[in-house]
Parts: sequence; C-alpha cells; structure tokens
Amino acid sequence: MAVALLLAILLITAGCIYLFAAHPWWLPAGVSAHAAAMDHQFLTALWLLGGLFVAAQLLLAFFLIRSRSKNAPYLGGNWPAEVTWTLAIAILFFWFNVKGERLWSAIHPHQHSPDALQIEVTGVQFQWYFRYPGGDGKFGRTDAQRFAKPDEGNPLGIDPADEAGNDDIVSTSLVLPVDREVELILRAQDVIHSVFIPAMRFKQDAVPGMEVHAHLQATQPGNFEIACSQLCGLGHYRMRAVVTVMSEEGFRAWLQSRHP
Ligand SMILES: [Cu+2]
Repeated sequence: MAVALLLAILLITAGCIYLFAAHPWWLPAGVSAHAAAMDHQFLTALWLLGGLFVAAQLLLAFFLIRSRSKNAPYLGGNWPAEVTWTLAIAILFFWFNVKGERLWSAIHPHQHSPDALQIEVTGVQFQWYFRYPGGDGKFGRTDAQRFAKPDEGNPLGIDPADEAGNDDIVSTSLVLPVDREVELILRAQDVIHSVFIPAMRFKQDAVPGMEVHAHLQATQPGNFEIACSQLCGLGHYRMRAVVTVMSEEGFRAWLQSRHP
C-alpha cells in the first residue's frame, strides 16, 4: 500500500512538473498592455508555489519511505516548525498582494480617464451585450425590468424616453480599436457573470446591482475569445463571444455601419 502511495505521489509530482515546464497547454500570446506584467506576476507565483509543492511532495515521499523501516522514530508533531511555515506562507501571500497592487490599480483606476473609450458590457443569461454610447458620448438610461425586450431589439432595456439612448449601439460582439485605452463598465441583469478574455489576461466579474469599471488596452489586431467564467446557469456555455481588435479607422467605420 505504501509503495502504491509512494508511486502515486512521485507520478503526480512528475506529471505536474512536466505540464508546467513543457507547456503542452499554455496561455495564448498576450495581446493587451498589461499582459506582460500579469504574466510576470503569474509566473512568479507559479515558480514559487510550484517549488514549494515539489518540496512538500518529496518530503512526503521521504517520510513515507522512512516510516517503513522497523526502527523509525515516532514523530509527535513540532509546533514551532508549524508556526514557522504557516507564518512564512502568510508572508509570501501578503507579498504577492503587495506586488500585484500596482497592476490591480492599473486595471481598476480610481479616477476616470477622459481619453478612455467607454463601453458597457452586460451579462444576461445567456448572452453578452456590448453597448457603445454613440455620437453624443452618453449612454441612455436603462431599466431592464420595464423595457428589456430582446425580441424587439432592446435587450438592455434602454429607456425610449431618454434621448441619450437613441444613438446607443448594442452589439453581441466586442469591437475595440487597437492601442487605445478602453474603460469597460461591467453590469449583469440576472446573476453573476464574468468577462474572461484569456489573450488579454482580463477577467472580471459582472455583478447584478453593481457597476464595475475596468481598463483594458488591446495591442494587436485580430479576433480573440471571450468566455463567461462564472457558471451562470444551464446555458452558460453559450456565453462565448468574440472580441475583434481593429485599426482606429476600421473601428470608426464599424461604429458608423452600426449606427441606428
Ligand atoms: Cu454567464
């Protein structure tokens, strides 16, 4: 039994090392301004915690082998050691937080930057809607409970009485101009959804009753996948969308073509 356990520990450890060192499945190439910093943070955590994981597994294997010898000593626990490693891990996680703080603030700035292009992202069971404010630069008021009628072209419930909403553009795919700062305003109509764009290293929850602001800057034209990363119901898998990054001129032409 002990030999089987030992084999399992060593196999799992070797398998994990292979998966993370050889990258048979890995993140797509980063295509946003903060992707490099995010990858750096991710890799630092991966190597540090990966090293600790391997060390712990090897230690476990060592004690397993030692426990099989007849005169193995009985270990009753060692609380100074337990306090030490618990504190060390706590400090390590605190340091991760401090280190990631600048990156977090870059994605979630406290102040609104006037140059950023605002796009509202709404999660609805089971579809993403992306709203652009149109020529007036203002979003129309919404009241989903009163006005939301997906079959009549008003899935977000834009109030017909609000003039600011007349030129709003609602799309089911996200279109972004390249190299331009974008402020996404995340909302949800029913349950918690989450915008996940792996290639842009972007993941943020959309919560009913909340307006979450997050910044993003695409650095490469192309089509990239958007997924909902919160299990939001039976049709969760349908919440797959595409973000298309295009040149500033292409983006303006697209907005023009979508004008109501
Ligand atoms: Cu969802």
